Amino acid sequence: MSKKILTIQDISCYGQCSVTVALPILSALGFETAILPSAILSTHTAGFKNFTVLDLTNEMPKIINHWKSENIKFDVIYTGYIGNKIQFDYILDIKNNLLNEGGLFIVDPAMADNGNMYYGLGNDIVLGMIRISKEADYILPNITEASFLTGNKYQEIQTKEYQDKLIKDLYKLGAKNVILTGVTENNKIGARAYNGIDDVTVLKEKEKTSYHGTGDIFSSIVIGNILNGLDFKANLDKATDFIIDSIRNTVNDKSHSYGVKYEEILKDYRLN
Ligand code: PXL
Repeated sequence: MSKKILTIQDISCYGQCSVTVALPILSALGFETAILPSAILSTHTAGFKNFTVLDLTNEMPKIINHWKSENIKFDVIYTGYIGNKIQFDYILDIKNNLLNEGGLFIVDPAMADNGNMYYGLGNDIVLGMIRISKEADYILPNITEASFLTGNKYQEIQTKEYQDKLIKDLYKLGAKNVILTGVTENNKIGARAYNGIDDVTVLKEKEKTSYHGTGDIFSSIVIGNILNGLDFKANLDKATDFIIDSIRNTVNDKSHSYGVKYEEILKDYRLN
């Protein structure tokens, strides 16, 4: 039976991030999807000016109560960008009451990059992400998010000691599996997974251009791979290749700077 995934994150109507990438990817990999939108934005907040935001916090308990009355449950709860701290209470309510036995609670603390919080997000969001990360089966922070979650200073140049400290401190937060993205070494970039026993790093040649939304795409592929039974090594290998191929498929199109053109890569990925 196909697994049912609820993703809780914003709808950025334009810009290829959040649900506009999570839903097609998770569907293509064979899973049923449902959404609880945290907010509706005209675009994502990185690179567009004067975007609109509608916070959907007040709608959340109504939706949750309706689902409870219908006995709707999920096999996976996957959270991403959250713009209002009140929503962390609702997320934990959903995790405690709407997740099937043996289900997975997966947190992508999508709140920061390149040493900075996303526009408009403050320390209350960091604290909320810490709260839900403690309960998670998997967390998927990038280096900036990892430093904010663990109280380590953000370092642009990563030493092995810094990466070790971040991954150990993230694990100490309480998540059962940590997948740290944006791990760099010389001119390579990739991800590292740790569960207290296995410690797997996958690094690939770094592309010159970076794009928004790749973290959301990476998380969606990783989640699909987890549900399809891939181990850390195979999972990170396939997910990093997916991002690299998507970037390579985008760089020659100068009109497309807000996200990556991952659709053709997804088509091939399904056939592999
Ligand atoms: O891709 C992460 C993300 C999600 N949602 C919104 C964002 C961003 C990154 O900037 O602005 C609204």
